[in-house]
Amino acid sequence: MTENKTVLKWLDEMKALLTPDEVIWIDGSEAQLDTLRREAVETGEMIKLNEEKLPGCYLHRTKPNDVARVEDRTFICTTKEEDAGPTNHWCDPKEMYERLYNIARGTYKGRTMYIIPYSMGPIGSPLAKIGIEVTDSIYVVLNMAIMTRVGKKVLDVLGDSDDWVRGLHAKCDVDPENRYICQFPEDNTIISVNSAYGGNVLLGKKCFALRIASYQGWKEGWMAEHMLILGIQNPKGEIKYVAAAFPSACGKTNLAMMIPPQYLRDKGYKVWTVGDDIAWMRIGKDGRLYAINPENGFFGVAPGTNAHSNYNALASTRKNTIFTNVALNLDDNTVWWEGLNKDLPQNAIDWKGNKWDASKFDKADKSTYAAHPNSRFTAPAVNCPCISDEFNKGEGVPISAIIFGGRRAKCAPLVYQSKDWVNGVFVGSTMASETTAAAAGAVGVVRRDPMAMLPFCGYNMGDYFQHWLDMGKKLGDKAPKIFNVNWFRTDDEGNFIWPGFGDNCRVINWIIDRCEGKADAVETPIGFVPKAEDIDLTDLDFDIETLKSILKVDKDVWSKEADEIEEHYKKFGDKLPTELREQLNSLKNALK
Ligand code: OXD
Ligand code: MN
Repeated sequence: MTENKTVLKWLDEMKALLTPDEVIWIDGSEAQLDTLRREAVETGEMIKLNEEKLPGCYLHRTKPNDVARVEDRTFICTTKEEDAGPTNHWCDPKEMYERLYNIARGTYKGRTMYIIPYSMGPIGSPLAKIGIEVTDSIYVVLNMAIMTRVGKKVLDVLGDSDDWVRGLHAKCDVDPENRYICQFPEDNTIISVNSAYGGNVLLGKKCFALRIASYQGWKEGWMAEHMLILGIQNPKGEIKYVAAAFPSACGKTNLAMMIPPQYLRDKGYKVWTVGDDIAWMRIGKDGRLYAINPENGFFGVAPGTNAHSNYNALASTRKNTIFTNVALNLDDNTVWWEGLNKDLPQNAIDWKGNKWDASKFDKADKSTYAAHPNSRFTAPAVNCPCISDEFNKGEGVPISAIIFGGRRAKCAPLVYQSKDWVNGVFVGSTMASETTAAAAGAVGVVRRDPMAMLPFCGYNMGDYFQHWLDMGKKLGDKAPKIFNVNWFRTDDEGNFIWPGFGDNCRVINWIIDRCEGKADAVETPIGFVPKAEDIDLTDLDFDIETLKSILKVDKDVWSKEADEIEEHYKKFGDKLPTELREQLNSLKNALK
């Protein structure tokens, strides 16, 4: 399929190491993918679902020990430990290559090596990058064929260039004790062993598009961010784009595919999804920041997804989708998960492959769930009813605003605008979310997750903050405005105050108005907060006094927050840019 010497040389090394019985190049044709689907069904690796209700859809179950990303087994392997920084696990590359090669050696014996050439971003786009993943899993091939653009065309674009990312995935024995997800940013290389679960093995996603790409962006002057991208169309038909970063469990996919409230729809507002998880951003010819979604599909969390919470995500999963670790409803050979609807299936198989007893279902006890809480759908982006026309174009969309956010019961107001880019970097670098009852461990614990990149930054986070500051200098007055949102303020009983979901559109509209100089604001020690009357509450049962309460910046709460930020910043030592330390000092002064 290619004459590229760097590719052929690496593949020879991989074949010698892994000793597969057979080697198959993935050419991207439907015929080849269909053969693989049939093979996976014959071996039981996938279950074909109801062709009428869910055409082209399949169910796959992973081993119960292999259901999520494994941050404690994820390594950044750089020559100098300092380059991985205080927030990553580090290992010397030589030592790690040896360990991983020893684990992977000979493990493709009796198996087939699939070679997947893939493009992150529309094939040939100046913002796209190419990778080649070898794997011994058909599930990986079929997921990669949804999540990325695969096949011969990618190699044609690559030509004889050496600018591509090497990716080795070997299932081995799916042994958690020998599971490793390793990035070698200096060599453009990823190695993943002993897992067969999504985020660990679809190497184009977190491993390449965030960890390796963030490093590349640092070296090459662009940005790879854990951000959704959406376009909001106003009644005049103009579309403005925003990129937003949130830690897990803050509703990123929901915001990316939000449906504006009826009142705004009637006026002509519409939301277009460009991406739900990752944004690659470069400065365009006109000096503005342009973003593409490097992915080609959604690898979304299934539980909680329903026609109300996210109609567009659910619609995206109705054809050509692979479901992982959800329940199988035997009555009609479809899938089910907690939160899909209230009709608990009476004749179902749970995510572990056992008969499910609906009568024992207890919301408070996850062990009684039919679907794993981190069960997923891998759905083609083109299925999404609100996919943007720009999605498949390579130029990217101009970003007007960057939005950070997290779950904060009392601290951050519903929305505020940073004072300028540097202050916005400060806001992103101090981002935090409180743990919910949905996650293991104590409730309400604050976890700092700068720019939602904590598990995904492929280099020293101090250097990453500096890179953000440098990008701001290059962008100058063309830089997107930076905001922070918090949909999760609670009352004294712990109930969410703001309705969220589609009504978040009202907040996004204020953000766009601010970008265009159309809305007023009140200056506070943390930044610019809306005047309550500037958030449009039409047709919403929500009074302005309550709105004022969630726009409030409480000085005592923020003084405590500033102390916690100081602690958080200590981790970065000398690598913390002085400008950010100065930001913290001015916040403290302003709070006095
Ligand atoms: C994801 C994540 O799966 O951020 O997208 O964990
Ligand atoms: Mn993510």
